[in-house]
Amino acid sequence: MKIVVLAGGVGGARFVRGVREAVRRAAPDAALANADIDVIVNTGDDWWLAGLRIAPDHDSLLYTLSGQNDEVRGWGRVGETERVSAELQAHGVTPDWFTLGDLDLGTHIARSAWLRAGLSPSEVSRRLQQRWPLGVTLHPATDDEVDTHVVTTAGERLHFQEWWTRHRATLPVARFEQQGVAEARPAPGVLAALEAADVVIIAPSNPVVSIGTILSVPGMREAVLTAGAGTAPVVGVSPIIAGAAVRGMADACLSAIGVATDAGAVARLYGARPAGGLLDAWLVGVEDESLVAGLRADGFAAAAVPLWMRDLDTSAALAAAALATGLEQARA
Ligand code: FO1
Repeated sequence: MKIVVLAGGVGGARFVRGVREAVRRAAPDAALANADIDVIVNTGDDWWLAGLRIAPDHDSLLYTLSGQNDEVRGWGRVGETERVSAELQAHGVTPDWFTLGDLDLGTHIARSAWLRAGLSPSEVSRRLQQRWPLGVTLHPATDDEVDTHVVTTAGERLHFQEWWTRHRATLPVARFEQQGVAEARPAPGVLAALEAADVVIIAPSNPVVSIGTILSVPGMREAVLTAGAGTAPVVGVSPIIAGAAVRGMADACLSAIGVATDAGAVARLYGARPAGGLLDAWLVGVEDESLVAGLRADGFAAAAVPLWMRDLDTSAALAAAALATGLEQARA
């Protein structure tokens, strides 16, 4: 069995760790036993800084799945030091609002060296995964640069990372732009994984700048809809519980595109497959049980389950619920 997950950074990494654990815990004769897990990772947060290619969502997954993520800060490596970063900031080649830890710099220098040697981001990702076998396969959504930029209502245009880390998403947004996305294509491994998928899961990541960016790559939406030769159900997990973003600033992004911070509104943003959208099924938190009937009426197979991923057990339980819901929708 092949499970394909579309994911962004921190929330996506925790969810994918849950999917891996749910597969590990599956009974030997269960459908999930020994399933392959392929993750399509958002690359819209990526940027060039001090001549280095930074890939936050990819590295959140890489570090979380290899047990090296700084779970307190939510990003970067555990046990990190910042000696080089202090030098970079003193030279003015990195801003004081974006810290590159010494170990993390090792990843960025290796990535940038390989890119300069002509490797694609997918090949770079594969090399990083060889050093730290994850039990899943990460695929950058595209090998083309589609850095997300924010155009503020004040007419300022800045890279997403500046809006996110310097301004904490407080600057009002007129629109998001995935720079160069019209020329982008899904990375080779992405299309192969989707073609072989038995189920596709949309992780509880930021629906606008993470999942939205992945889906904005030309050809990606069609590849998801026809996954598994058209038989793979698509199940999504809400990133919103009881009207609040679980983490990150998904609410700031949703309001910027005129979508309510509501588990039902996000489902309708993705759309139900019978209505021309993407989803066969949608999981909301038990706090949002009241939304289920309306979602079902709109063509979603909807269910309310515990959505809070506090630890490995709750993450694995949520992943198992998403997989079970998805597989119930297995398309004939
Ligand atoms: N987030 C911050 O809030 N402050 C930082 O200084 C920072 C540095 C950083 C370095 C490498 C990296 O991979 C991620 C980093 N992040 C930082 C997190 C990053 O902005 C977010 O993980 C994603 O971009 C949001 O989806």
